[in-house]
Amino acid sequence: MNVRTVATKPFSDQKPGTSGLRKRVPVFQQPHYLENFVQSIFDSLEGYQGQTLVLGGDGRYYNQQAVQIILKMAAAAGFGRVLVGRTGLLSTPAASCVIRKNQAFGGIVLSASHNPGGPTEDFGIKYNISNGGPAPEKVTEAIYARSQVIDQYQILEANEVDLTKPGEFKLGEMTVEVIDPVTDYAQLMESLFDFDRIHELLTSGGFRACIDAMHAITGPYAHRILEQRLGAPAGTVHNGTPLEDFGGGHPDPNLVYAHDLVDILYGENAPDFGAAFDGDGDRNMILGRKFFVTPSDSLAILAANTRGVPGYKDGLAGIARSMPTSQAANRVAEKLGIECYETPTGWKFFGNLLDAGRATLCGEESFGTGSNHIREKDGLWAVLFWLNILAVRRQSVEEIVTQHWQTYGRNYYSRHDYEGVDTDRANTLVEGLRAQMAALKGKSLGRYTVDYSDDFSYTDPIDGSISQKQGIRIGFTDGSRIVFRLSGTGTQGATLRVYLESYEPDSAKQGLDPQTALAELITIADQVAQIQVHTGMEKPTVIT
Ligand code: G16
Repeated sequence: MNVRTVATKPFSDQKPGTSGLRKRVPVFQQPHYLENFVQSIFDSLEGYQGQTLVLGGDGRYYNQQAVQIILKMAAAAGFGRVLVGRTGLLSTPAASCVIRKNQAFGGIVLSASHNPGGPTEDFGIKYNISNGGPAPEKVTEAIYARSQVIDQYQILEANEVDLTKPGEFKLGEMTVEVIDPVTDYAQLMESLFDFDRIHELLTSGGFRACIDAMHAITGPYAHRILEQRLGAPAGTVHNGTPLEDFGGGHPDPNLVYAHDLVDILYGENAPDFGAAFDGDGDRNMILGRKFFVTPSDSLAILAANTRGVPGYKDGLAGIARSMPTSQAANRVAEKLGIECYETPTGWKFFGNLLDAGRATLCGEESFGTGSNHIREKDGLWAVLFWLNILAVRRQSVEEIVTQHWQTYGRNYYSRHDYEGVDTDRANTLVEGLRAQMAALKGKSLGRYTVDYSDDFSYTDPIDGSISQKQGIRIGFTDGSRIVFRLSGTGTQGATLRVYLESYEPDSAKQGLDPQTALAELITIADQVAQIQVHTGMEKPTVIT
């Protein structure tokens, strides 16, 4: 085996964010940049010699080149086997599924999630551990620490390998197995949901769905599962061929970026159900006819509707949500008599709760929902769960959601994003908020009285690890909240996220537009944080 050792120097900017390392493609294309990070991952791990690694990505620009490099580095590092998706493709949930099913040592997933792709857009890389989930902070910190002192990496001298057909071959002493990216995942979905009932719903003629894969990785999964297996008419899945630049779009399933789908669901003769996914297939947006389901409500509704869903028929051990996610799920948990955990933003924080059997369902306001079936959020899973509920209840999406509000009350919710803010100015805003925290308690702001204000800190109930400074919360005595945080997934400047939530138990008052219902909190948020002053922006760039 011909392994080359290459001398290198650290790059100062290889600190993983909320979900792996994300940078513009030209940054990754610098000599040694990708190699340094991959070697830093391997150097931070112990005991992987001879073990299995899973590898794949969302198909964005640079995916193919990166897969070739990583295969040669894995061979040089001494992995025994790499399972790689055909043509280097694997959705994030499928990668998690394959890691777990094959008891792999871990996996490398190439994606920058919902960020655009293309030669000058974003690329990303993240490491997942043997439970199939994103590496916890202690691992990502070790990777970063290593990347700051690295002085060499190893790579096998070999030609490019052909990944277009399933099969096995040797690369140096390592076995490469090219797998179909969909098969294992499709089997797992079939074990969780009532496929007979969903098939009946999708083929009965009275129900129409429209699924937008946004030219990203979910296309092949949605074609195979929804159309070929469950009988949805051909054409149900739109934009189902993954493209390196996502067709020039922004593969972020929200009302702003998934506007083509929104136009269809809000147009004439609209279908009954719509959904969109992000670049790597872990996020989802759920729509009914002329109706948007907020991700926070979606989590609560899935939790309240496990009847008739085979994978969850024994009930839920608990629910977990990220701190900025609305408290709608807490109300369901309370009624079910189970725990609702509040974690920092980042799917990695759910891993321990899932592994310990404390939580069954997890969700985030950022269009992520999932369960203990894998250790990532899962877009198509959420769609199948919704279809299972619709097949059981035979009501419209809107009826299901409004009945949920009548039972539990409505948590009005919205997130306002200010993108591309100068990093120093964003930090000044956050420091300004921190400086006010202690003095806010008991203060009246408009018609609201501050109950607590703090910088969220989380102690993991399983391993006791502490994560501090996870978002500034201002909680009011009536349960309303404003949360401020800086995104950990952007690649240009800073993104300020402002999360707004109020609670309305009276069903006569549950039909407002969230921006109207939250208007006073929006004003308070601006006054307290001086958003316009610090960002120089009059309004958010994205509202979800
Ligand atoms: C990632 C994380 C999520 C998080 C989201 C937004 O999602 O896995 O847990 O909610 O980013 O994070 P931030 O608010 O820091 O930008 P994805 O889909 O981008 O991997």
